[in-house]
Amino acid sequence: MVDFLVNVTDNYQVNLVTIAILDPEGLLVGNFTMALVAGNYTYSTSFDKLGTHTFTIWASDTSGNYASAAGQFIVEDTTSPVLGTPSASPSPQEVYQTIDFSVSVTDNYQVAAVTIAIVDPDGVSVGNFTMTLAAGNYTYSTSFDKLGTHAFTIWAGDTSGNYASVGGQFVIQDTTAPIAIATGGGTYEIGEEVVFDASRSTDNTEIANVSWTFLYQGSEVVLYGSTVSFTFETTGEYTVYLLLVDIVGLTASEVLIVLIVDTTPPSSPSIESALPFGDGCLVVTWATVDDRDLAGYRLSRWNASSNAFEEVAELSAEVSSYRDCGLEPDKVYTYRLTAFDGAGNESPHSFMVNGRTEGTREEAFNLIPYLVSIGALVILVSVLAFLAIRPRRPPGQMSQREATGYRPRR
Ligand SMILES: [Ca+2]
Ligand SMILES: [Ca+2]
Ligand SMILES: [Ca+2]
Repeated sequence: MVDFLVNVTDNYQVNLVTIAILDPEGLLVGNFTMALVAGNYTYSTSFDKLGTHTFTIWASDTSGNYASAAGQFIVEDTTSPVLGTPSASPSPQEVYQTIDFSVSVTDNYQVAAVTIAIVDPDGVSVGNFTMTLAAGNYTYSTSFDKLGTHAFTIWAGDTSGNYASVGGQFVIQDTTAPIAIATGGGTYEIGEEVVFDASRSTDNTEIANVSWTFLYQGSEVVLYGSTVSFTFETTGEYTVYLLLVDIVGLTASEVLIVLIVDTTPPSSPSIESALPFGDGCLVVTWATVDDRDLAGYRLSRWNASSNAFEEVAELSAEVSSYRDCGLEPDKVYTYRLTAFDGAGNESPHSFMVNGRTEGTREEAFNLIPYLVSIGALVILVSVLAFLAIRPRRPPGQMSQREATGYRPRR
């Protein structure tokens, strides 16, 4: 409110005192009649324009004599805007979900701008954003990717540079557990690399830790990482527990069953030698087989009496020779060898290798020549007997040759 006051005197009778006011742009605000109050002419009004205004007061008497006086005044705004209690809703809010900020701002004259400055839990500025007027309040909406208590300050300024602010806090949280997606379960051959992969697992924030736990050969094995590999050297069924932990400690788990089988036999061994060793013994020596689960060897010898290879000995994996005794002197024996693994898979046979025992053979009475002679004699006698008892052709009966007219050439 601006109060105008002027003292007007006249020799006779003051008739009318008016005030003409111009705004800072020279436009007429109005021409107003001043009222006589306690000996002075006054007028009071308010202005909605800022700046230097001018006015001219005209006084006239009843005879039409005029006089004027001029002046100027400044209208300014020194009152700051007034902010209501701000809201940040909802709080706590899930990370990456929208928070709506709202505040009421009033000012005696004109609100120029309302901004919100947001600071993350580490005290780092997230940004300074302009709020927009919607349904009578200044609002701003955004989401946050950092967990914890954030702070904000809302500043409202008017066109004269008067400011006021109000602050508040809100909390960003993560209550969403990860979702585990894992591969790696199944059946594998022993010694085959098993790859466990949880890289397709998801979380709304971040998976901080991935671990795979299982019992192996009596000990607990824990592998860390979204993709890991392990080679099982023992057959069996393994239960692998996957655990995912996000950055706030929420977890997800998955169980994988890994079946390790062995269907692969060792490679064939090879016999290096079968050499005599004392009376009635041959020492068979072989090159050991390099196999991860070699369990042993089976040595077989050709047995002439049964016309078959028959197992002589089953030997452990560390053994690479065998002394085969109780053999006849000066005789050739034939050996072959297989390797077998812990799952019972047996290799193909080695090549056959011969060895001759030392010593002199005591010739046993050999029936064969006699049997042959007797056989030959029996055949001879049979032939002669057949010839002797063969039926004769009766006289006069044509022979087959004569009946068919066959004449042998002379
Ligand atoms: Ca103001
Ligand atoms: Ca989460
Ligand atoms: Ca095997």
